[in-house]
Amino acid sequence: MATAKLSFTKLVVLALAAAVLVEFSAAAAYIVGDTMGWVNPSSDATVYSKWASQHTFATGDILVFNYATQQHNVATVTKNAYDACNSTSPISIATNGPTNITLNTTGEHYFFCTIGTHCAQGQKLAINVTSSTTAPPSPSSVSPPPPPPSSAPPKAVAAFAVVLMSIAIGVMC
Ligand SMILES: *[C@@H]1O[C@H](CO)[C@@H](O)[C@H](O)[C@H]1NC(C)=O
Ligand SMILES: *[C@@H]1O[C@H](CO)[C@@H](O)[C@H](O)[C@H]1NC(C)=O
Ligand SMILES: *[C@@H]1O[C@H](CO)[C@@H](O)[C@H](O)[C@H]1NC(C)=O
Ligand SMILES: *[C@@H]1O[C@H](CO)[C@@H](O)[C@H](O)[C@H]1NC(C)=O
Ligand SMILES: [Cu+2]
Repeated sequence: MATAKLSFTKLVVLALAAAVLVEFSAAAAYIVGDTMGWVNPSSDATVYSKWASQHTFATGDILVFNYATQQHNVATVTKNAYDACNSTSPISIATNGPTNITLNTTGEHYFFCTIGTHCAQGQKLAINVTSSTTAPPSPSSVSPPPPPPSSAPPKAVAAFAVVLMSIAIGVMC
């Protein structure tokens, strides 16, 4: 009985440690437009800006654009090109659906479909990518002074400590 109980405790502790690890290391994959996919949203030109506002993006995350090849494409563009739906010289363009784009850099990223008038009708996506290893920037426009090193450690460090402690407890049980 006692051994079974201890094994269960160990399992719980290890599962918790695993969960913490996953939360802090896993990159997310986001399906652009969810079930709608990457389409010409002619009836609602704001659909992709609404979708973007409901998610947060970090480096390492993947955008999955689901679309039928030749009906749509995914051009990665500058802000100016995005604002004007100017498809003259995109940074890059993917034409075989579905397209996965890994977000490797922080900051603003702009995409649209260059086919027909799809962009003007709202098949365009702007997102803001934050670093996956640091806390998101303060919502305040004024930068607060950096906290002294002795105050609350960064989330990732705290998580690592939790994992180490969990493993130690698991080993002792
Ligand atoms: C579209 O972009 C190209 C290259 O960036 C530029 O030369 C051209 O003037 C732009 N077209 C319009 C209509 O702004
Ligand atoms: C695209 O990303 C999704 C989600 O991570 C994955 O299931 C799929 O295999 C990827 N496709 C390609 C071609 O990499
Ligand atoms: C992100 O990095 C991966 C691996 O180096 C690369 O294959 C991919 O093309 C990059 N994505 C973009 C959008 O540049
Ligand atoms: C993206 O995030 C940066 C840093 O928080 C901010 O300055 C910028 O205005 C954001 N851009 C958009 C389009 O929200
Ligand atoms: Cu399109």
